[in-house]
Amino acid sequence: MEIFQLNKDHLAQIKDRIAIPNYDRKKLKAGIVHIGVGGFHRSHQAYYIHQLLEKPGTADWGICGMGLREGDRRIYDVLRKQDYLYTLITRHPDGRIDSTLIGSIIDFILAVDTPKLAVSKMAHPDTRIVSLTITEGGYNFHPVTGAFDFDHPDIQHEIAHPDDPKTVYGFLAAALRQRRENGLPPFTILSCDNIQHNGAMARKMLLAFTERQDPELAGWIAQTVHFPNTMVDRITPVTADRDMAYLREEHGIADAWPVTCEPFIQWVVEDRFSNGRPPLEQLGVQFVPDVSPYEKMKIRLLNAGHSVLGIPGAIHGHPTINACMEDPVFATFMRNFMDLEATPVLDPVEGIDLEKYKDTLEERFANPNIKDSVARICSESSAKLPKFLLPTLQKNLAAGGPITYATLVLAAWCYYSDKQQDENGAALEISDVMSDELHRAARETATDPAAFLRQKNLFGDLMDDNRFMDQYGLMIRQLYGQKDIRALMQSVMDR
Ligand code: CS2
Repeated sequence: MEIFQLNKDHLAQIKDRIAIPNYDRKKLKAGIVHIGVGGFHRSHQAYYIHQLLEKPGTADWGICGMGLREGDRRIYDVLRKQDYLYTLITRHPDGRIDSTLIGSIIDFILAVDTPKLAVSKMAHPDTRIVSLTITEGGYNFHPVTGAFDFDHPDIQHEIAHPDDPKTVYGFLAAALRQRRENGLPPFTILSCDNIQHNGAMARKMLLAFTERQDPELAGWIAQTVHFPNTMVDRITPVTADRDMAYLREEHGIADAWPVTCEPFIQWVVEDRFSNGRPPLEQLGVQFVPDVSPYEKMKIRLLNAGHSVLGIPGAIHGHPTINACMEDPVFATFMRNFMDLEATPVLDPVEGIDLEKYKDTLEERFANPNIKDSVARICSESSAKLPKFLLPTLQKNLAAGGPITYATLVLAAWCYYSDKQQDENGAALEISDVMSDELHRAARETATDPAAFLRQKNLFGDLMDDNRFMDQYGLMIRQLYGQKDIRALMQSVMDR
């Protein structure tokens, strides 16, 4: 089979091999500027928008990608060469694979190279939404106080030089200032990051920043800009060589950076927009007055469930989440955590049967074709575990509920940060902005079993709870003594 480089000039040649966009990309306007074009944006929002653009009358809602960091250069280079086209490979549990060419991204600006162009794009009358997937770290809040971190050198620079933006806040402020001066309505700021109250967080941070930089602008933002909260969901593993190979072999397409994902997709959004929105309800996006019950459910079951498998899984030497699910000890441990500890302290969610939701999670995690690495799940655990796992633990401590599953995971995280190897002696692939601090704290465990917990920025006052400390001490002793996480998991379930 002849191999075609993916770009617009080859669409005619590949249209019989793969589903291609049915809309005229040249006629689209960029109604959305998206900051942070990673795999997740491409499997989720860009896919929803792609499906929308296949319907008539929706040409205002194309996406212009934007990267604010040097690290975005690679995706920028790849997508530009492909006319911003890429393949989404959906892998079903039964082995079925759907591959679709996604055409909803129609432009990409690398703001590190062309900051003025980036600002004027966001300030353009066509732009009605600026959406974000910038990860937890991108929000620039202080881990202990939750307040905006003014000490960051780029932030200091932007406050003194509003015309030379560096961070997301500098860019958003510069663009909103231009819109205001030009008499244009603001855009909506739509956070799609996996953090609770993501819109409220973006609002609080942008207002703190602009109050320092330009108080008048801050007042206008407070009055006119909407920041809907959203809950986003689709498991999207890191793209692997097998994905590129599959497209070449199966479809004769050379795509330098496709995205693989699971079939499941969900997006729950608060219906508050500053300047119109795409009719995504046609595609099953749920518009609701308040997303908090949905995000709480997802973070405490799905994301926490991932970590409950991932941290012990890394220690045991399971490479992927589905490998963990094939191990009955891990699978039962995870379900028990959800049933016994997480669910009893969750509020009911309208229209959702939590038992069914958890059954679906088990099926999703077990999908043998997704091969989501435990290394991805364990990355940035310092940002994840305090948000995903601690609320369940704290609620159970307050209510006298069970705590052993969550406690085991924290003890395992300490062991993982200390040893940095799995039980077979293989080095762990650890990626965490706090990895040095975590390692330093965990290393003291041999002489001070509670050393890891002294990181108050992560654990708050957890150490003051005697019931927790007894359990934690027991787990640490067993883990460091036996060096067999799987046996420890089994013993927790046998109690
Ligand atoms: C994962 C998420 O990063 C993680 O720890 O739990 O990336 C998860 O796959 C997504 O939130 C699914 O929507």
